[in-house]
Amino acid sequence: MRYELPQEEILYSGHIGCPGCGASLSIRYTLQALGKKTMVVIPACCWSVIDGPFPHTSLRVPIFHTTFEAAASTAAGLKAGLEMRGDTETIVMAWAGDGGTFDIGIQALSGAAERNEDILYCCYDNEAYMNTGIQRSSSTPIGAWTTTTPVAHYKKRPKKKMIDIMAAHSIPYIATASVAYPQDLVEKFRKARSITGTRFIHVFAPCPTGWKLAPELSVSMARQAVTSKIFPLVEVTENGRKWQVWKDFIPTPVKDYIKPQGRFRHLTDEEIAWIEEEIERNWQEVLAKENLSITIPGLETR
Ligand SMILES: Cc1ncc(C[n+]2csc(CCOP(=O)(O)OP(=O)(O)O)c2C)c(N)n1
Ligand code: SF4
Ligand SMILES: [Mg+2]
Repeated sequence: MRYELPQEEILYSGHIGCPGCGASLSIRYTLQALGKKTMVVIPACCWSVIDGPFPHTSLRVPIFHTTFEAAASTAAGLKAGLEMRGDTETIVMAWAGDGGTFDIGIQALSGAAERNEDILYCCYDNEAYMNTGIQRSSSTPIGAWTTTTPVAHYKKRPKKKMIDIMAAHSIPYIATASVAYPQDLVEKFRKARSITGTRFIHVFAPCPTGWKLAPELSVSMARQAVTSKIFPLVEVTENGRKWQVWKDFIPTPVKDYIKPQGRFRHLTDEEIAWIEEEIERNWQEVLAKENLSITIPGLETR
């Protein structure tokens, strides 16, 4: 089957993302899926630079720059304002990095999700605070080097389980997506657009600069993150109760994902084997959630 992406380009070609920037590729697909009736809220992150200094812009839709910690509450306020003006068509999307989502903005996000604000919140995950020079976030994977987890003290803590946290908020739609699977990404954003309430999409977005990776390997790394079970593609519906996991891929070794990335260069074969075991445990945990999923007819509309 040949897949064609939507034709409408909302990201201009002259943006200032680095070569191979997964965050830039992912917003391109995202806005192609959402269309022009979209308002984007951007807290401090790489994307608050990539979109260009006012009055220049790399997006053909309105952008609202906000503080690092306030993406979700700003989006909720804008949505309320649009509704007061009678505009029920425009979707408001918060577009935040992992630092602005997993760490700094989690309080505003949790508040908005608990109130089930009618917003789409997208976290593009490049697994560190990249805009300020590659500092560790709670999304940085175990084993990784960053400037605040130098080789002698590489990151020992696992990545925060953000999808579980969002599922605990009983919101109508949660998904993960990847720049390596644009068709799946576009379908998930289209689905999210059609739903009312808080929707959360977590997009895996490789960062060649911060991962010490050749830019041309960006998409291939995103694909291998899925096929080596590091970043499962999931959808969580029924107000956080029903998990669906994509399993239709040929598994690839974790070391094939780790080896091309300079941020993992210090790891020994034993450490890589141990990380692989940890990844397998996480994968089994996600599958167990799928097996435990329940559907209660009508619950999602209450
Ligand atoms: C309250 C506050 N603390 C720190 C900063 C500095 N700051 C700006 S962007 C950024 C990193 C953002 O990381 P992330 O959200 O992961 O996005 P990325 O840069 O990786 O795209 C930091 C620490 C800030 N602007 N505001
Ligand atoms: S530092 Fe990373 S996320 Fe930021 S623009 Fe460059 S490639 Fe993209
Ligand atoms: Mg980041």
